[in-house]
Amino acid sequence: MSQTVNRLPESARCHRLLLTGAAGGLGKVLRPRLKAHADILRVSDVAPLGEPASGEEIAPCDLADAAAVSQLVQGVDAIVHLGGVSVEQPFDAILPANIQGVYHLYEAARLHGVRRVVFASSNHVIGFYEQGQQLDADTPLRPDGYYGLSKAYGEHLSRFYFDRYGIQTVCLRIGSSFPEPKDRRMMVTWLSYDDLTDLVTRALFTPDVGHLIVYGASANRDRWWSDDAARVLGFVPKDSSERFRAQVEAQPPLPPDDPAARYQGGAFVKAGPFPFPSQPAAAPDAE
Ligand code: NAI
Ligand code: 15L
Repeated sequence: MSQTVNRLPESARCHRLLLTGAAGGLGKVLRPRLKAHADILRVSDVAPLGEPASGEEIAPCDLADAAAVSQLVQGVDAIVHLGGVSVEQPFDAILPANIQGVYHLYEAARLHGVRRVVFASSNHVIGFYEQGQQLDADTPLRPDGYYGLSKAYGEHLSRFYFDRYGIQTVCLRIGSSFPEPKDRRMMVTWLSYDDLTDLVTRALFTPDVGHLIVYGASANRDRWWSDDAARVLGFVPKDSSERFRAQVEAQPPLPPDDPAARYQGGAFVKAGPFPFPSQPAAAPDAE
């Protein structure tokens, strides 16, 4: 696959940028860092967002509410979409934010003329490949649960909105973005916050990306995912999980027949099954 290396313009910025999921783990990291690239940063979540910093707009919104999402997106130039359920859950819990919500977001983007979205996809779209298998952006999906399926839906939906309406999206198949890798699997999947920030910024501002799927991992010793597509963005990770190896390997290993040790998605592959039909919330006591 031949790739052109694009340089991120020094002046990479836009007028109004929307960050969904701004109250979450990665949202809190990216909120101050993305502000440097926007005149106005509109931050959104269902969870509390605190007080606005200079140049920020606070925009509480439930992604499941179509009208609210349309209002949220009005007037923005680009979107970093982190909002939604971020772990494996029963389908009923995933549906409103991750399936309906991403549809609402793209319809609002179409309606209000937004031309660029960075979509936080996940390694869980390919979680049922065995650890050690080498994958690239064209490898057929093997989601490891309803959460991974919802991210697969978001990737396909964004492809449709590019083909039909020309909205450009970079889908970031983020590995494990935390302060430190927590286990042996994350020694491979870890994406440092600095590398995440560089990747998201490049995904936002690299011209003419079309619809692109990029794996997000730092320059860790062991790699499962091709970085060919990341090179289109000029992304070269700077960090490595190696400095955490001793502390991670001091933990007892999982038994080799544990599915969490066998598959790329780790423990997500053994979540569920969940009760079916799902239990409705208990009705309040009759008087
Ligand atoms: P998080 O769970 O900390 O943050 C997600 C945010 O979305 C939360 O603040 C939550 O309140 C919000 N949210 C949930 N339902 C919502 C709704 N109906 N309407 C509006 N907002 C809603 O997750 P984290 O770790 O910050 O991840 C951010 C994004 O990146 C997520 O989409 C996640 O799936 C994705 N991702 C994260 C990885 C990681 O290692 N942290 C790895 C792969 C993907
Ligand atoms: C994800 O997609 C989750 O959002 C995050 O909480 C981690 O579990 C990460 O993947 C991972 O695979 O380590």
